Amino acid sequence: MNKEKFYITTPIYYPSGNFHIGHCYATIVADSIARYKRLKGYDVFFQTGTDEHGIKIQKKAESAGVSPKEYVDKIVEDTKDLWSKLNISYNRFLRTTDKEHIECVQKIFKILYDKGDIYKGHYSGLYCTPCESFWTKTQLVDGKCPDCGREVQEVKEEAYFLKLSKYQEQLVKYYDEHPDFIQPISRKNEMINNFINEGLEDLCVSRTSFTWGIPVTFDQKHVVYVWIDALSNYISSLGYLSEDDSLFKKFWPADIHIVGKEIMRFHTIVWPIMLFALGLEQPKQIFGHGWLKVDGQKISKSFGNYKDPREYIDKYGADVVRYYSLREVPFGSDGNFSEDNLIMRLNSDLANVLGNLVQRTISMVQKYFAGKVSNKKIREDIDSDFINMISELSSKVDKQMEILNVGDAVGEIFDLLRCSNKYIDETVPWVLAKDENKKDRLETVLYNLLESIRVSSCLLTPFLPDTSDKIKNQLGNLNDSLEYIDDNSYSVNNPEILFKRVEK
Ligand code: ME8
Repeated sequence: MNKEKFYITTPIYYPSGNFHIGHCYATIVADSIARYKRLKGYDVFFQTGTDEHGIKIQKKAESAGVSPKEYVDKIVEDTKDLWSKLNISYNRFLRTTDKEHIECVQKIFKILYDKGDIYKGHYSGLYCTPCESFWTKTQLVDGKCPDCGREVQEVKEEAYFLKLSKYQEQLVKYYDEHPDFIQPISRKNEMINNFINEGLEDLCVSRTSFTWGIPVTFDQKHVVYVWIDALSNYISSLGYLSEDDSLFKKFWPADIHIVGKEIMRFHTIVWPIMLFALGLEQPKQIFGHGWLKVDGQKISKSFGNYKDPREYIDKYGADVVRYYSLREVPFGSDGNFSEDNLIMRLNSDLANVLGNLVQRTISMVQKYFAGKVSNKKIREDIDSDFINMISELSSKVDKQMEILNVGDAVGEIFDLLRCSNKYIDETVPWVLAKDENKKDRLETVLYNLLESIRVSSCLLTPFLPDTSDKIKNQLGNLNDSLEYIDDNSYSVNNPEILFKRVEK
């Protein structure tokens, strides 16, 4: 079968050792989208990784008394461990210190140089080391870096430049002709108003003041600017310019790059221009999400609002962190992280709605039918709405996922789960159980409930993979149809508590 392909990426993260819930948030959303596409039969390539070069890392390694590579190796292992705890199903974890990546970046730099799109000159300007960003005077806010608010340094050195100016018109034309390219649409206006309208200046793409980077092959005292290095990961990971570029041929262009709003300008200006210069297709969409904040501030060690996400995973479980991240913040906007709200979501949705429904239903199936139920089809009026709702769930979830409303997609599933609890309250199975003549009606009610739980658990797989597995296991039924089916049968296992309520 020739499956449709889907290529999705997260940014490659700085191995700074400060991984926080904000990084987890975007990665969980990307993972849920990747898993959802797999569920829908797509051939998915989901890529993440680490962005390991630059003076920031070199300095951190120096103060730790180790080599930069030793420094990042340890953090990369921790990062992989974190992703495994959160069930992040990436296909490739790319490190910018990987040999194939380094070779690819060197080739890209040389191609652009040979074409005349990269040229040698002198750089003098303002540089923010923590953000690895160059700024013009007018972009500074109160004389400081507009992203992080820290001091910028005046630097002057021989450097290579990428001709952004040459491609400005082509870029704006591309934006206009591809309205879905930058999402949400407000981010496109930000890019045009804040960066493009004032005229793109050529970008300094090499440094000579430190060594921890990818050397320019034809001028070894230069290392490639980290953003050129980092952005290339999206194609180096697919084997672009290598002996085996079959993945590149299959998966490029990317279907979606998911990135935080503060790095949109690299992804929607520098990256498309690199691709124009290389003669490659553009990604189909670049989605800029908002920030998860704590007490209204972006999470950061320097603001003192940083917490290791492992604390929450160990305390509440991966799926609780996943659920909270997906539901709490509309993808694209900023949102606030609070442990109190996480507990509230855990108690009200996961324990009371989902956990309770599964527990009640399986217990009744055990109690009244020794665990075995099939469809007796003794239906009443109330059933048709319920059955329709079960069958319509898949297309409702699909509609939300189409527009990346991942939180609302999960919300649709929880709406059905809530209705299922209501269906129990209205059909009162424990009353039916008292009447020998209502036995088939009782079995029909429980069958409908099991179908609702089964379809919900299948559709929950991308979002809450562990929980979904546990439910399927309790149901003892692996049918993965996403609609209500008439002729299923169940032989359930013992009920198991899915989520324990937590008292604040
Ligand atoms: O920018 N809430 O790496 P990075 C949501 N290496 N997202 C957040 C966040 C928060 N509180 N804090 C950070 C880099 N992020 C580059 C990327 S890609 C070619 C190179 C997000 O580790 C942030 O918005 O600083 C960004 O998208 C991602 O984490 C990586 O940040």
